[in-house]
Amino acid sequence: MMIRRWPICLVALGLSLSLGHAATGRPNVLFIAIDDLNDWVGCLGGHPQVRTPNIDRLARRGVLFSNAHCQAPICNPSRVSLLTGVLPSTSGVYELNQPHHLSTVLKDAVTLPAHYKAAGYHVLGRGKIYHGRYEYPTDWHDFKTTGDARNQQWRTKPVSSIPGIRVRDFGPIDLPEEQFGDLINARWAAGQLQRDFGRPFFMAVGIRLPHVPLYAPRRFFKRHPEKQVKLPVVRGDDLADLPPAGLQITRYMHNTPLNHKSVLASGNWRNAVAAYLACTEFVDHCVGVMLDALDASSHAKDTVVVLWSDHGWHLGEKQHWAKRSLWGESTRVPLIVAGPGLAKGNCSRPVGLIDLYPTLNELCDLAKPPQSLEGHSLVPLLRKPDAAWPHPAITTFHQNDHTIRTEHWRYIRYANGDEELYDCAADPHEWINLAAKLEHRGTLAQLRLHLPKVNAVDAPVRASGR
Ligand SMILES: [Ca+2]
Ligand SMILES: [Ca+2]
Repeated sequence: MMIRRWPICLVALGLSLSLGHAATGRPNVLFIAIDDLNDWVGCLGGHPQVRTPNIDRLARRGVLFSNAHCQAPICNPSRVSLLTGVLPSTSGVYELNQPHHLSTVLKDAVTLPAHYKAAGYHVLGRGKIYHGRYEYPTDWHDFKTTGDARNQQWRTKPVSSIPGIRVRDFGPIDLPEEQFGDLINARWAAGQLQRDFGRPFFMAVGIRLPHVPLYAPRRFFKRHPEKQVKLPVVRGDDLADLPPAGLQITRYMHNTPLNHKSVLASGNWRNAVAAYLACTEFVDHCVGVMLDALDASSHAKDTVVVLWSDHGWHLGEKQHWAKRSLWGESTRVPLIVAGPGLAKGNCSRPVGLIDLYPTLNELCDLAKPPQSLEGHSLVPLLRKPDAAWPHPAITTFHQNDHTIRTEHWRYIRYANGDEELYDCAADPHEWINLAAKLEHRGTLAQLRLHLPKVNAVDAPVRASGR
């Protein structure tokens, strides 16, 4: 039945009949997940000094979503939402310690890898795809998380000089490159891409950097000497127009003492920015290893490549560090989809990582999973990047704290009723909170209509650990 349906799908997509695995007509998927990468990549223009030639060349080969957002500004709930296609506000998975199988809403959900496995794909992966400890081995034919030798460094010999920083350490280290987990996994993928599995594959590679500790091989730091590093643009009075709930977010430290005060007090702002740039460029190097291998393989012309990051990262903007906010630094993510027959271009429509499940479902002609998918297939935008798109992107941080991103606006509504409104076209840094301005009452009323109607209570937490 699937084979009979495929030509219809090909015609509908306007794809070449040569696309797809010979036995099934379905394309392979190379699914590259990056951890904590914000818009500091060349093609998104987030930082003037970053050089990411490999991510940029992938962007030129497909559709670069320049207004893409995570559904939760923190690892586990963002990944759960992407991999199940269900919003955090529906599942109640808001934090690091809530594995999706404990959610009453998601306990019978089929994750994306499991969905491909059930559809007859060969499903393999390495690195961080789900959140760390919950990797669900039965979802895969072949999966390992892979150890990372760089984790020994912060335990034994921290590099930075911020007291108590430990796991949030950053700087160059002299570990041989081949012992970095991300390069090990990229090379593993490069090798696997030369194989013929006899059926289409779904290959997921989870890259851990630029998640802390921000360690990269020393040669990547040589491109970013401290004195030449450009700091992000930060406005001194930016916090003055935040409501109490927004101010509280700026004080939210991510479990360990990396915050603006400690970074400034220790004179480490430039060093930390340099480390993020160096780590991002190392990530780009790993992406290049995989793209080169794909291009050299027999799968070059029948593989869809999806590259995404699970959320962004602050480096001092709004005097905030890391994630756990509802501003653009936390929500905006790189998202690229490239494949034979798909359009090439930049898409500025507001989209979410949650849209990937229905997108891949359509591209690979898979059956519907048991759970209701809450995203929207991006296929219309993969055909025509400026096609009409009525949907906003929604990001949620804990129960009933939401932000709505349209093509023009960012609206934030916290659980206590506090609101922020930014005109992103005129104010891309989200400096000027317009929520109290009477002339925007109509805009606010329209944006409030997009707030999720369901605000699920927290899903159960894992008994121990994060
Ligand atoms: Ca993350
Ligand atoms: Ca402000």
